[in-house]
Amino acid sequence: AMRRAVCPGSYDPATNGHLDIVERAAALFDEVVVAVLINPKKQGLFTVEERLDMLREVTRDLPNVRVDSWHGLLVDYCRKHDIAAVAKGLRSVSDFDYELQMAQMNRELSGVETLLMSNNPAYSFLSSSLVKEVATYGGDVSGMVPEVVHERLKAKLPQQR
Ligand code: COD
Repeated sequence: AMRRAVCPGSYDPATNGHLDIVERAAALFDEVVVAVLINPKKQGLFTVEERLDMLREVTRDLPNVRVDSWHGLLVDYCRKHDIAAVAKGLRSVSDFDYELQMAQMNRELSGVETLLMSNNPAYSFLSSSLVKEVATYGGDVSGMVPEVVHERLKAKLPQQR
């Protein structure tokens, strides 16, 4: 049987930390779906379509990775697409409490397993929100995000060179 995993997130926008986790999950599973979970309460910098475009571009060379979006519970997406595992990155102990709680809730709801992968320490300090904040005020984020994301940030934010 196909072993499928999902890497869920907001991806507003994807960072090098996200990409590291996706690549490593792709080496472990037959198929990996990078799913943009739509949160109607959170107005993003990028539209869902823009996030999907960037994710497609940065995962182009990974043949067993697809990109999708979903509005609703992650467990319902997993059930619908026959996905047995959620693969996520763990940056620090402050991520741990919340990730463990979500993993337990998702398992209670549907039986789906969560794989929490220790992240590359080079990316421990990276988050989409900090990247956006730094980029908004003209800080250099070129080493923190894929090139295509950097180009889109420059197009969107006048201060970003
Ligand atoms: N290094 C490694 N991994 C990273 C890094 C980094 N620098 N940054 C982020 N990650 C990983 C983390 O595992 C993170 O969880 C994931 O990438 C996504 O990150 P973000 O910031 O894009 O996304 P979040 O944290 O907003 O995503 C939260 C979800 C959308 C996954 C969650 O809210 C969810 O599942 N929502 C759907 C509704 C639902 O089912 N709710 C019930 C949950 S129990």
